[in-house]
Amino acid sequence: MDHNFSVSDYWPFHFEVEIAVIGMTARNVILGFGITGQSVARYLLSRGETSVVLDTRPERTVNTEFAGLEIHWQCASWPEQVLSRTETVIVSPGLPLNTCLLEQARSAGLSIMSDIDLFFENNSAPVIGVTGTNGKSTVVSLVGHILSRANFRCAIGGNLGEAALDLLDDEMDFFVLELSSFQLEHSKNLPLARSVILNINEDHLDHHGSWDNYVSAKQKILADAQSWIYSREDESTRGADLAGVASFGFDQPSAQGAWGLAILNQQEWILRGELPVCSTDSLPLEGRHNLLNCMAAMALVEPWVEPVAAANYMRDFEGLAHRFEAVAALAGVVFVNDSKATNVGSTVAALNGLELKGNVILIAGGDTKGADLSPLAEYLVGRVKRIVTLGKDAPRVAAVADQCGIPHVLAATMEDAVAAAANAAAPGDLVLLSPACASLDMFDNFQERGDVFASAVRSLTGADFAAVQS
Ligand code: UMA
Ligand code: ADP
Repeated sequence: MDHNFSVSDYWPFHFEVEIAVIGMTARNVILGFGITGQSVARYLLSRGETSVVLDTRPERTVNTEFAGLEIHWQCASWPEQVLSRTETVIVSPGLPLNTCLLEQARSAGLSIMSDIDLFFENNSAPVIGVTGTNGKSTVVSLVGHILSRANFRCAIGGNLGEAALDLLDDEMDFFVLELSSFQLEHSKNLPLARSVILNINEDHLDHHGSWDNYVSAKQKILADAQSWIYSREDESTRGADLAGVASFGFDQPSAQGAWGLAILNQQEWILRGELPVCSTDSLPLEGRHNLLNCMAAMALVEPWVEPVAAANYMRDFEGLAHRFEAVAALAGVVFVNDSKATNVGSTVAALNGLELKGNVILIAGGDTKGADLSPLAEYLVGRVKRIVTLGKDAPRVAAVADQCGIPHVLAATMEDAVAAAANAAAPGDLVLLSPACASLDMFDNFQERGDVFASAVRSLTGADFAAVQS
């Protein structure tokens, strides 16, 4: 450590981490062999333990590090010889709770855990956990940035991209984990030092089956946390019978532990209790929703980094790619990549935060995951002049456009969508890719969708802009 104090001096909460090491003789079975399953296999191999993998999908090539593993592809039910020798099952987040493989494991009385459970059993450093429908990656990255700038050794990951077990390192002062509802629903107990649910909006209903199941999965992040914070903007971010230690919201804070906004000397400021922390125009990210994200990040690190220092550390944070990211300004038209907007709440945040001179041409559509798109309507009217629809649920986007009287056009590919948007744009307009839908019907992931958008934008020439021609 390059500082002369330890985290535990500053960490007011102590708990015993029970080390439940998976027995060397027990057969460990991993369900799903993506990023998570491979991180589990890698971790077990590093301890000299082997595992068996069951994956319901067709065979794929795996890295040579897993050459010795017994992998059953396209596995709809447990091979009897594997089931009879298994004690512990480590399940990947993408497998729904009612997957046949999991139901069989439950019926057989096997111990079922997540990679996050395994992480906690083998880590003793404080862990900050972040969930919510939107803003998780931004807040996890902000918290990691503040802690690193305060000279703590800190690793960030989880749903963000790098699996939790791949982060494990005895030298770390902190871990900051983005925890999805998928990961939370499969996890047992989560001894977090501090946690937050940023917000809960409709999403992932196809996976969880109901709103109540989705909210219950999210609220698991509060149950075993030593302390947690909540949003005053969203009651569902609080535990039912519990009081969080701090809150954040757009209103003026009325309690000492609360974060909020107030006008001081004609300027908008973030306050912590009565303490003016920073003016909002000093913050690194655009959009009102990012004010909540910044307050949440500072509130999460408060036991270790005092508020004004945290605000100063935040200033040089660079926003993440694919989150309301400006790609180019061509022929007076600005193109923004918000491909990570995979649900209605995130597209609402993009539209709501706009300070516009011209109009918006919105590119939206993909897989709604069973969500209702109608809440978009009130944010489209008066802001959006045309919608280019895309993907599997394009007709559902078109239906909302019709409801609002906004013209729309269907594009077969992202390249066609960008061309159609450019053709309809006038100088001063904004072309916004903010799909309100998942990308998986057309792309490998939201990154690929954003990259294809950005590359199509960069290929545009003056001839693509009808308003420039006329
Ligand atoms: N699989 C099955 N049967 C199924 C589903 C999946 O066998 O019914 C297999 C697949 O064939 C594949 C593996 O399971 O081999 C994939 O596992 P997974 O879907 O759990 O995904 P991972 O590759 O392990 O990645 C997961 C997260 N993905 C999901 O939860 C869907 C990643 O979040 C995360 O970065 C990674 O763990 C590391 O923690 C991505 C995501 O889309 C970004 N998350 C969702 C979101 O943010 O909306 C929740
Ligand atoms: P997550 O990891 O939860 O998906 P990200 O930080 O990656 O969150 O942002 C995903 C999308 O949600 C982006 O389009 C971003 O602009 C938007 N967003 C970020 N924070 C919020 C928030 N607090 N409320 C609503 N939308 C948000």
